Amino acid sequence: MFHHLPSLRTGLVTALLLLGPTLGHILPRQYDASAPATVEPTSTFSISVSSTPINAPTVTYSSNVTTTAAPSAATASAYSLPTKYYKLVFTKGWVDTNGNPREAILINGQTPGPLIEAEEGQELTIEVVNQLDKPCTLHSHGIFQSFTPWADGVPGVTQYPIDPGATYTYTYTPLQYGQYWYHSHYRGQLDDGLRGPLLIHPSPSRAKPFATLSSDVDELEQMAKAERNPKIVQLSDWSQLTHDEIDADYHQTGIEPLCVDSFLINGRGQRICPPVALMEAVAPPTVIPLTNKGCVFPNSTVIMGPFPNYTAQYPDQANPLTFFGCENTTSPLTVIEVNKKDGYAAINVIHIGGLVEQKIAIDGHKFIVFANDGQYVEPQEVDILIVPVGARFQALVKLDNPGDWTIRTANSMPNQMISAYAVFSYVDKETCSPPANGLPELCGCKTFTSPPTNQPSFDYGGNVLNNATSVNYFTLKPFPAIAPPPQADHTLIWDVGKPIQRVWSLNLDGNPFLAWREQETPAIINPQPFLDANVAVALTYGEVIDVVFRIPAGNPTHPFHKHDAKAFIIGEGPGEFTWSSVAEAQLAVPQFFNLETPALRDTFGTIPAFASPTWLAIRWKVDSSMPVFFHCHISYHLAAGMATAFFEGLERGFPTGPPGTVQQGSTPVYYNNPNNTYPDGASIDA
Ligand SMILES: [Cu+2]
Repeated sequence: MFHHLPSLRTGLVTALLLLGPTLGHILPRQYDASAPATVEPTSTFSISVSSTPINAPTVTYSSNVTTTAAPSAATASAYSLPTKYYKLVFTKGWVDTNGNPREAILINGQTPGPLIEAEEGQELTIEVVNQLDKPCTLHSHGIFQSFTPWADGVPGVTQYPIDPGATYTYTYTPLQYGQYWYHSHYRGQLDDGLRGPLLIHPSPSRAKPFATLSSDVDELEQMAKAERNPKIVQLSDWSQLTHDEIDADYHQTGIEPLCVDSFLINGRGQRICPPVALMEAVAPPTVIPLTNKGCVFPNSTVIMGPFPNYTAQYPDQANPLTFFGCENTTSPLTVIEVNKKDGYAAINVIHIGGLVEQKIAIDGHKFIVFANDGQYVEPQEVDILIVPVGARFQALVKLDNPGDWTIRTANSMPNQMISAYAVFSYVDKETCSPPANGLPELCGCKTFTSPPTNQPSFDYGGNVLNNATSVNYFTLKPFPAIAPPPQADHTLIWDVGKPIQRVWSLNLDGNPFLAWREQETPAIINPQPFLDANVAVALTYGEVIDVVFRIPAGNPTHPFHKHDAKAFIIGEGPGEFTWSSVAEAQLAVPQFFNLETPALRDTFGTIPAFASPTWLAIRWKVDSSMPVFFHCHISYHLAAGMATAFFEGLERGFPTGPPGTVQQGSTPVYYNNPNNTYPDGASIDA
């Protein structure tokens, strides 16, 4: 409700559509230890099997596996499913996402990477082979790691980076369900393609939130079937420049690189270049004029904030490739194919990008949201999902409107007028061609050379049309109901922002958690230097923690992500947070709190604070002993320090796994800049 753009926006821009593919998977080999360790050639990048079986499983996995009880921490190791095994090979390669090929990071030859899926309670082993010329890691976004903190994939926090040429194996057992994703946590490698979907199928004993939607047994079965075989829709932003190039420009100039070349849907999109006048017609007046990419100019203090205390910084130093230049392309668009006979499709939306919150809608259809960040919620029927970077929505779509329909996305922030399209197409069967050109397999019985002409839910700039409704993620109630702890044992009130230009922070003293810490001895081994530098805070096991983030004017939405367990979003509001605790604030502004049915999430966008401050309050109970990373999921904000670590249960000690786990694939030093400083003396990453 607070995420709406200024309302003085009119007009409608139409855009071109073409044919397209849908997300494909390279099917992993189902690991069956009772069978010989052989390789099934499912693709060029097929899965090979370790000669050392993980747990000796006794029951062969089948896709219709049934179990009698939800797994728990106590029973997980005795759970009857065999370990699910994946091998991911990271390479550099060319990808043609939008008609302008560029070098990217591919996972088993494609980006986004293949789907990783497992059952709730099923041990999952992911072997990473780093064939890049840089270190890397793999983080499973949203997965609880309290039993395997060394598998969280944060360089400098839970492990050393994985050396070029090295192999590192992540093993964990997800005791949760729903849609997640995986990505590198090294620098901004996820922006360059190192990312993909991760799906955990719920235990059969989990109560599903579908009963409120229908009492018809057949319909409920259709819903459950749809949930089991979802259509995954991955949103991202895409630039012709690599993350490192953009980051270097940002460090040089201090100018926020708030402009991209395309939005992508499952890795495919186009360069779309409407006339500037049309883009300005859908833009808030405060951001006009726009560049021919639909972006604010690099000297826009409205979006970029003021430029204090740094005389070397001038907008004319901005890289023109970031802000200017657009030529239309006509690349094939993703096609999501559905079959009317199925009754329902489950659309699992994941924002795997690194910059701005996006909106998504499917013309002619509504989303019935049933899970958010992997957590079942009481269903909400809406036209538009608003998706912060890193967040996920799972929604049913009723298949009662045959035809070809536009799937549209738009920026929900005012920094750039930009949209992307895919096609929601009713077909009788699916036909797919194999992966090619670094992209997932292309599905699509039809070719689209012009957009389906449907009634849109929003325009090119994201302005809501036709009375379309948007998801209200502040009021998404967990299903079954889960109440947060009634009060906090410990409250942290933190100021978020830029302590100096080109540095972002979100902790008590404004100390940035800069990327050179990726090279340090990981906090899981040696936590004290992080505490001494005030970039981490120790939290006592068993305590209930409130963190209030105070966001001053001049800030966009920050998509915060908490590693390990989810947190309750107990309050958010406009204005200064002037109280010393949530309890005190609740007395003064009760309308901004929800302690009965708050959302339970791992990723949450703060209210934009362009002109005046805002705040966000989260609560969780410390039930891990591990360094829990917490950061903004805007890639260049993270690289510029917008992160902290909660050292949960430090007094109990951090487990570092089997001997050698954290050391495996270690990379002692990768500094490129021996001084690690900016001209003004601030520390930087390499
Ligand atoms: Cu941020």
